[in-house]
Amino acid sequence: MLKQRLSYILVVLGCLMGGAAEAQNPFITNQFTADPTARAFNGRVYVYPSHDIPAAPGRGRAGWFVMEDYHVFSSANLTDWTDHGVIVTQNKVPWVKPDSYSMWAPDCIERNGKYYFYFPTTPKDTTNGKGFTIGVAVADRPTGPFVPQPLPIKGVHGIDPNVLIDKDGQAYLYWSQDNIYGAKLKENMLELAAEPVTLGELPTKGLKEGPYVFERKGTYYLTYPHVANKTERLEYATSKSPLGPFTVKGVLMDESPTGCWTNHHSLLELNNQWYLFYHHNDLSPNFDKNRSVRIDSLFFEPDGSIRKVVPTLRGVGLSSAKQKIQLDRYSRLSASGTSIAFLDTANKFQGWKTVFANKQGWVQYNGVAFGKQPLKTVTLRATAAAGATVLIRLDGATGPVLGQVSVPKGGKWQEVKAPLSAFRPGTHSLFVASKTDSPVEIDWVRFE
Ligand code: FUB
Repeated sequence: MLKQRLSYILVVLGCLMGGAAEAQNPFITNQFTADPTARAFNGRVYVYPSHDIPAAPGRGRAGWFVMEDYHVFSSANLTDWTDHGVIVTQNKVPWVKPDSYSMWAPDCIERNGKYYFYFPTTPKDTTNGKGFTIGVAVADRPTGPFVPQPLPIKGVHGIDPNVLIDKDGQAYLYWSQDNIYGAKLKENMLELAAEPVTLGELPTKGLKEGPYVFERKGTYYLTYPHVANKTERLEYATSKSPLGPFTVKGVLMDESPTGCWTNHHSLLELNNQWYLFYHHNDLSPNFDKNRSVRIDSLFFEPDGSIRKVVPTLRGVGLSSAKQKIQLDRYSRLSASGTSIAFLDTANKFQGWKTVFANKQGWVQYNGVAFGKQPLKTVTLRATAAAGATVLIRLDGATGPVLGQVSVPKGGKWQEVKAPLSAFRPGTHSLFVASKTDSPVEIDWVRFE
């Protein structure tokens, strides 16, 4: 009980301290986030995720999803994220069953200068059946304030809303409840314009949910999590029409190797590059209903098929050399001599550290932007009980040496600075290795 309360307090503190979040994968580290829908509005990327919180006495059901509200996050570079705070919360939506803690996967879309935020949750009124329904909140800006409609959308029962506005201006709402459904929306984006249809021809065995539909070069892609084996993997099907019939094409992300049961995603094209936004339970490895959002690059083959996305920790975007570079979100790690661990297992929101056990250990971190102005020093936040020397190179094991940092002996974390012996403008990978046969741990690296 005490442990539960403590973790809840830490999460609340994390949210209150929020405002800025900056990371690789996961890319939001001030709270748990899941089911990310990414949209680009006026050149800026907005992510509308679900917000997992740990259960606490009187707050949701232990061992299950507990979700009270939604935040929106935005970024200009996919690296630095701003948390704009709560946009919709359960007990301020007139039709939502109070304290139902079921604000599941949302979507948001712009039409004629208004932003429509769709969210599934439990209604007070169950005369049309128990379970989830879907509501809308409307705003003049992507960050709100969002005003919830007084009632949910009539004729919709289910979860995981997703909206497509087709090239001809017709909007479609998709959602799931065992099957995946689609229906035309009226111009007002608040009501169905026609009876829903069940989207075919999708797998009939295993849970399907979380539809995300987009159009590319005249093909409609229906992407969805599906339990084909033990846990959800991301699959896709294509059609020549927004309501199908669809033909199953394949898997775009395999099941999580570590057993996170859900996955839920969206795709976004930005500056001629496609990205997959999805989730994993990085910040809660022992409980997969406290999840965290991730991004990786996605590629289409010339025939329009989607190349399978392999999850990475490095994620996307460039990291400025002048900001803290979290080596633990590495691109490559030596086969022996290195490991990644939480900085503080009692507060995992603190993030991770890279542990170098000996001289065999090295880590490579790609995509560091050094800029044009020469930088003069490197700082490590590190600890080494017996003292250690850390070597920093550019572009791999034989690349130019940037500097060598001596970490004084002692068990405490310290920021240690050393002069740079070289500088190369532009974008490079960083290669960090230990020169010592006793352990050294690094939290981050930064250049000035
Ligand atoms: O986040 C709650 C539910 O888990 C979502 O609505 C599903 O898609 C799954 O991710």
